[in-house]
Amino acid sequence: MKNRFSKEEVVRLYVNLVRTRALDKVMTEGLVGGRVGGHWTSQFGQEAVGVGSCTFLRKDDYILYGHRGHGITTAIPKGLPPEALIGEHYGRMIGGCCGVGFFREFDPDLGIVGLSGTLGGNFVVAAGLGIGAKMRGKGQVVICTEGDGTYGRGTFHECALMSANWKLPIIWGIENNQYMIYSHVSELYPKDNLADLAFGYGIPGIVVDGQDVVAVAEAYATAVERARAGEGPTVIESKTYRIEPHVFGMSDLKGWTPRPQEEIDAWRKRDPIKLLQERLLKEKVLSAADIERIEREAKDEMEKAERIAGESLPPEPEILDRSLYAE
Ligand SMILES: Cc1ncc(C[n+]2csc(CCOP(=O)(O)OP(=O)(O)O)c2C)c(N)n1
Ligand SMILES: [Mg+2]
Repeated sequence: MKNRFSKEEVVRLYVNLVRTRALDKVMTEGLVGGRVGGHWTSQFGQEAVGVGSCTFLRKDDYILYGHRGHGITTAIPKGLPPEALIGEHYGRMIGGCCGVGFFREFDPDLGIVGLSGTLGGNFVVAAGLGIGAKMRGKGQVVICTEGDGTYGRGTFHECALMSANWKLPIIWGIENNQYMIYSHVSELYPKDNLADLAFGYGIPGIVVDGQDVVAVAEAYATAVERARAGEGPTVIESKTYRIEPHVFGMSDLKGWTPRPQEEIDAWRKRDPIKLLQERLLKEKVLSAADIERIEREAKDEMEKAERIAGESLPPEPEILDRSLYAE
């Protein structure tokens, strides 16, 4: 495995893949069990995109993300405590989170800016953070991850132009999972590679295998170096696939017909955890016992986080007022 990362760093990527999948399981089971309010948009099978992009960031870098997986694959590697995320969806008050669910997995101290329910709203926030980062001159970067559908919003194109002209330290991350609710990506875009959108703005546009966490991490590391050096933004399109329906448990259609089972099965074979696991075992970086231990530790961590969330108190109404409206 020839890449810029040490064995320990590749193992860190692997551990984060396993941790985010374990958290996804807690959340889907919580939804089915009636503990999670609202809904859950599982990121199962797409973990390498977020994990590869955010595992090696600095604490003072910023991340913004879309609704897919409610940001767990980027926010957990960035340092969000899992109990805060779970508590958010259980309607509990933990740390900076206030239990309103969905919109507020937000922690300014960790550079986790969170998601915008109005998809595409985050592009504008990312541009503003990019301007701030550039003015401070400390080499901070902004990683803005959104889905393929969301990158069709006009807000992206305005912000892409601004980021190019002003050489803002932003990485525009396209998590192309082939679908936006029921529609296939080919119904929205005239070209196969969404990264090509970048070239009109004079921004590098990179396509990467979104099932290969090391390849994703390489692409982002190169773009981050470029951004920290003041050379401006990069668009990175990670090709992946949404295994679960748009929202966990809802009907799963392509247009008005079911998605082809062979399509889902083919992508399941390219599971990011399985792919890296095979490589690490083959190269004797990890043993079967290590794999088992990593899985057990991730499961224990997320179950403990779930217990903490379950035992926490719901927020007082006054706290909700303070949290929702900035003074
Ligand atoms: C501005 C806006 N339009 C529509 C929606 C409804 N909506 C929620 S998710 C979604 C699909 C987004 O697709 P994509 O960006 O590819 O993300 P994915 O669900 O595939 O992760 C839509 C249209 C929304 N939340 N915000
Ligand atoms: Mg999509």
